[in-house]
Amino acid sequence: MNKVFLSIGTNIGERAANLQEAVRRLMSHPAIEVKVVSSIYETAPVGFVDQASFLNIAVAIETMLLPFEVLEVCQSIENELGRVREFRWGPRIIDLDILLYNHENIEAEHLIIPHPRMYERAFVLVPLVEIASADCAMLGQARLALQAIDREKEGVKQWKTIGTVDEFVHFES
Ligand code: A4P
Ligand code: MG
Repeated sequence: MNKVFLSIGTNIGERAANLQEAVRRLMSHPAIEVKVVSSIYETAPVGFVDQASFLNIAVAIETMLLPFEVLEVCQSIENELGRVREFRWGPRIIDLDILLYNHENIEAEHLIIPHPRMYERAFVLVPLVEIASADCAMLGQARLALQAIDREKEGVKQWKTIGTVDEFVHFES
């Protein structure tokens, strides 16, 4: 079974409901098991800063799907939720990025894993490190990277704590 970490972000519309719907759709995929969902964090926009604040989460899944198949699932969920790509780093209803896929390094035209910007972004690392079990060797570098960008954490605030995956998809948003 492959261990995969995703980052999901949204800054348009009913942001919490968007996150819930994305996770529900991951759960309903026959080849994906959603293992853990982080707390929800409200995060200051990075890249293009003149836009609304985001809600971000990290999600751990297990799957038999290949990396490109996971990307395909992520992009279909983005499309199903009505994502319109206007410009890079601009506002979005939902964005699902693959952060890590086992220990693999992939550099293809449409897929780079580990995600090329993950280690410099507190909005990715804070939720990711939250769901890292102590023995998860995959996340060693994420923990170190987060220490290195300590100041960036100012823009990342816990917005809602989450217990189980079930609780996540069922809370009233
Ligand atoms: N792609 C390559 N590698 C991957 C990967 N590991 N996972 C390709 C997912 N996609 C990957 O993505 C553009 C292309 O990246 C895809 O076609 C895919 O083949 P996109 O989702 O269409 O466009 P994007 O998200 O605007 O671009 P990008 O480069 O993914 O943006 P980022 O770097 O993800 O930044 N601030 C806060 N606070 N919170 C956020 O969530 N998000 C962004 C987006 C900017 N600022 C933010 C947040
Ligand atoms: Mg993206």
